[in-house]
Order: sequence, then structure tokens, then C-alpha cells
Amino acid sequence: MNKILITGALGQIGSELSHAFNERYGNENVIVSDVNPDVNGIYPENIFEQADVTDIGALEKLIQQHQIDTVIHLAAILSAKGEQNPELAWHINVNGLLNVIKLGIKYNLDRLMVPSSIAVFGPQSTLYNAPQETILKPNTMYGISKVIGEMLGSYYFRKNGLDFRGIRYPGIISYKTPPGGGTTDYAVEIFYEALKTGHYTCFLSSEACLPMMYMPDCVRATIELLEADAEFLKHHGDYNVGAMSFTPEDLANEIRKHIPNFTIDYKPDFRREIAKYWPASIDDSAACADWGWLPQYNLEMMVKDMLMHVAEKLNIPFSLKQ
Ligand code: NAD
Ligand code: AKB
Repeated sequence: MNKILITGALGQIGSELSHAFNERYGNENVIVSDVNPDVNGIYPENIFEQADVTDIGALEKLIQQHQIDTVIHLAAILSAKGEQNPELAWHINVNGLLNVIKLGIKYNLDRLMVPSSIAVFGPQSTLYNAPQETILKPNTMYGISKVIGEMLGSYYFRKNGLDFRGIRYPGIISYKTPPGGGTTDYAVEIFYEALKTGHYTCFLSSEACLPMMYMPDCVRATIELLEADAEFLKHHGDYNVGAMSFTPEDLANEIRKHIPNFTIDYKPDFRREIAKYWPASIDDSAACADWGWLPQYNLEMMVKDMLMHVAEKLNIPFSLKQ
């Protein structure tokens, strides 16, 4: 791994992963790219290239020009946005990925990392302690595109030896860049509303239990899998990783420990139907065994850290109660 290209780098995960990569691999070795040209001061230390992943010519130019040998492919349309425009989700998530895979083979990339998601699970999956291997028949276009991504990864690993790696990320919680249109976004929005107004109206139902992960764990998991010795990896684009699981009510109760007057009510919309068939918890024993995965943040630690950072961002005086 000498020169790394990150697609979709302006998103929730890319904007933080790229900074961690700068520290680890040197900013001159990390090229960041997105279809959105509005870098808005996020990447003063990196080369930024505007590119649409559905344009294979534009991607190829980047790979040649910067002698890229590793791609972290984050460009995607997430679940809620994907249900509003399923064809766009298919085009970007499947055709965009195929472009990256074709170039990965043509330029003999060292590694191609492509996130999957808990969205691969569906009504026929085991949804408690969701196993690494189970029936995957999701009922969203986003989920379908992620199952296809995982299968393409295994296929091109077997057929062409492409070193394809990926994690089924849970909902990612962070404060630097807002999430980009997913079903788990409530678990970020709630912090802003709790601090600004003391009230949040949740678009999921109170009992919707989902696996979640704090961004520092997400960044660390990504780097650990990227650097793992290939000979120990029994899976490719589909590692389950767990960290914490909670319902909106659990999260509200945890926030209330620090903002006692905080209130929540529920007006579930179409996203409730998406969350209904996602797992409540995850069996990540394969990731633990193959590359030593171990989360560091639980609900209590995440809530404290989020409240402090969001309050600072919003310039609201705030201190933790315990
Ligand atoms: P995001 O929506 O925040 O960012 C995606 C980025 O992709 C955006 O900056 C967008 O401008 C860019 N993009 C969209 N279309 C593009 C195109 N045609 N060409 C180039 N760039 C394009 O998403 P994220 O949360 O950072 O997710 C990154 C990856 O992780 C995705 O594959 C997503 O499915 C996966 N994932 C995320 C989460 C999560 O909770 N954030 C959970 C599971 C999986
Ligand atoms: C979404 O809600 O779409 C994402 C995901 C879990 O893939 N956060």
C-alpha cells in the first residue's frame, strides 16, 4: 500500500477516515475524491480530485495520474435516499463499484476496500446476534446493492485474485460530518436537537433496536482490516462487526442522564419499515478471530463524547452530569 485513493471522501466516514490515513500513511500518499466539488476547507493537506465513480474514464485517469495501488471505495447512496431513488442507488452502488473493480483488476491493485452494511440482512435473516452466514434477502435497494457488492468481491477474489475487503458497518455515529441519508441518522440528529431545543421527534419507533458504532471504532476497524494479513482472512467484503446495540428509547435515557429535561416523541415514517428488518445485534466472532476485532466504545462512553463535541460545535455551554 503506497498510494491510496478514497472515493466518496466528503461523506460522513470518508471525511474522518482520510485524516486518520494522513496520520498513518502520510498525507502525500492519500488522494481524496468525491463527485461533490465543495471541499470547503476539509482537505487542506490532501490532493482533492473531483470524480464521479460512474465515469470509469475519470477514475482511470486518477489511478494512472497518482499511481494508485489501494482504493477505499466509499461513494454510495445510503438506505433512506436509496428508497427515494432506487435506480440512482443501483447506478452508483453497483455500476460505480463495478467500475472500481474493473480498474482494480486492470491495474493490479494491492487492495480494494468496500464497505458493506447491516442493510444486507432482511426479513428471512436471523436478526438477533445476526450470524456471519445467514439468508441475505434484503428488502431495500441499498441492501440489495450491498449484497451484490459482497458477492462481487468474493467472485473477483476467486476469479482474479483481487484483494477485496469490507466490513458490514453498523449505523455510524459521529459529529464532524453529518450522515448522508440513512436509516440510522436519527442517532446523530438526536444529539443536536437535545442540545439545541431539549426535544427530538424520532422517525423510527421507540423499540427499534439496531447495531451502532462510534466513529473512532469505525476508523480503527477499517484500518485494522485493511492492514490485516491476507492469509488469515476467511471472508472478503462481508465481515460482521459489532460495538453496541440500542433503541431510540435507550439512547434518549442515556442522554437524559446529562440533560435531565430532554424529551423525545415518535413519528415513524418509511424508515421504520427499513429498520424493522435490520438486525438488533451482530455476531462478530469471525472478525474477532480473523483480525482481532474488539470495540472500545459502549453506549455510555459514546453519549458522553458526542454531547461534549456537539455542544462545542454548536457553541452551547454544557457539562456532563457524571
Ligand atoms: P455519505 O453519504 O456520508 O457519503 C457518501 C459520499 O459519496 C458523499 O460525499 C457523496 O457526495 C459521494 N458520492 C455520491 N455519489 C457519488 C458518485 N457518483 N461519485 C463519487 N462520489 C459520490 O456515506 P458514508 O456514511 O460516509 O458511507 C460510506 C460507505 O460506508 C458507503 O458505502 C456506505 O454504504 C457505507 N456504510 C455507512 C454507514 C454509516 O452509518 N455511515 C453504515 C454502513 C455502511
Ligand atoms: C444507513 O442507515 O443507510 C446506513 C447503514 C447502516 O448502512 N447508516
